[in-house]
Amino acid sequence: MAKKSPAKKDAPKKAAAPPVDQAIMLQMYRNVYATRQFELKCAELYRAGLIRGYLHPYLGEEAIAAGACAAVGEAGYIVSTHRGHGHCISKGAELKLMMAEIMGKATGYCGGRGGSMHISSKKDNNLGANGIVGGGIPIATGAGLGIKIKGTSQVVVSFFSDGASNNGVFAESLNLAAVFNLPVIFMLENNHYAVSTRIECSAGDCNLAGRGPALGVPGLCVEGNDAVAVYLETKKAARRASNGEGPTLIEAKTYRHGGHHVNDPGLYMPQDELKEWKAKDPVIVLRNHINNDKKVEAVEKAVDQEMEAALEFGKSSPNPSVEDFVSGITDR
Ligand SMILES: Cc1ncc(C[n+]2csc(CCOP(=O)(O)OP(=O)(O)O)c2C)c(N)n1
Ligand SMILES: [Mg+2]
Repeated sequence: MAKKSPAKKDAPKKAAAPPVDQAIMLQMYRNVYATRQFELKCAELYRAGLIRGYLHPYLGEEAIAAGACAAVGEAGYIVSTHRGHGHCISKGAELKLMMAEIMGKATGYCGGRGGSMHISSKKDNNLGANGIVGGGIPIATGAGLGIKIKGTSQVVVSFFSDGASNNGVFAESLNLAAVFNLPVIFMLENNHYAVSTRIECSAGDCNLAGRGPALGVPGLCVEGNDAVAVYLETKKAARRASNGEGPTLIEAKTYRHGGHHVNDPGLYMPQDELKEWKAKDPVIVLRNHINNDKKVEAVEKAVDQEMEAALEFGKSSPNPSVEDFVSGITDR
């Protein structure tokens, strides 16, 4: 048996190099934590009757939006979904304008007309949430064509989930993006469910990333609960897109922390599976990467204060007037 070299044995262990800059990880943590707090507060307000309509929490999936939005930066475009609060927050939305919108107030992003599923923000290059499942995928493809025509190095991220990847527009959009070589990143948030239907019950082949190559788009899988992993893969895809090398399909595997919407107890979700995913909570995973309690707590404190102000702003804001509601266009 070979002897161990004493020199090697006694050598101090090298700390693993952080996979990305700490400043970027803290920015992502701000967004993961802000989304978590925002969603928890929204659920509370919904039950208290202060939010009406549908509300689809992004709890458990926060790392995907945080990682992808950090990777494409301010200049990048996004197109969101019905489960879109995390996408909007990670792309720079102000919590108070979001809270006001979701509460249906005149001061919200869309003047209180849109609510949870229709938040958009021109300032943030956020082309909007969408209540139509899969409806955002062709919009993102069109935005990709727009970028190509303008000749900028921007990219667009299209967020959608496993259910949407069974819609016809998914195949049409990926095909067109491949034909035109468009700078689009198709971010498939595979949370395993479309309402209560598991992907195994609706897909002939559950390798959803594999649908990309069939249409001429490279496809890959990433651990969706790890913001750093999502950031790194999105960064690579964005580089390809900016270099004129075309679209990428990223399947980010994740899991909801509850039912489809705020009033769905999700009793069809196997409890042991839910427990396994909760052990990989995006908040914990990113906290471990950062490994600096003091800095993490400072971020949390700032978000907690912002959340309090957002809540106050939403509660104290006026309802839209009937005249404004039917006539005005709010452009924030
Ligand atoms: C075109 C269309 N069909 C059906 C619905 C009703 N609906 C709302 S959310 C949803 C499930 C979507 O599942 P998935 O795409 O996996 O998104 P997730 O809810 O998991 O984020 C359905 C069927 C809809 N809004 N739009
Ligand atoms: Mg889904």
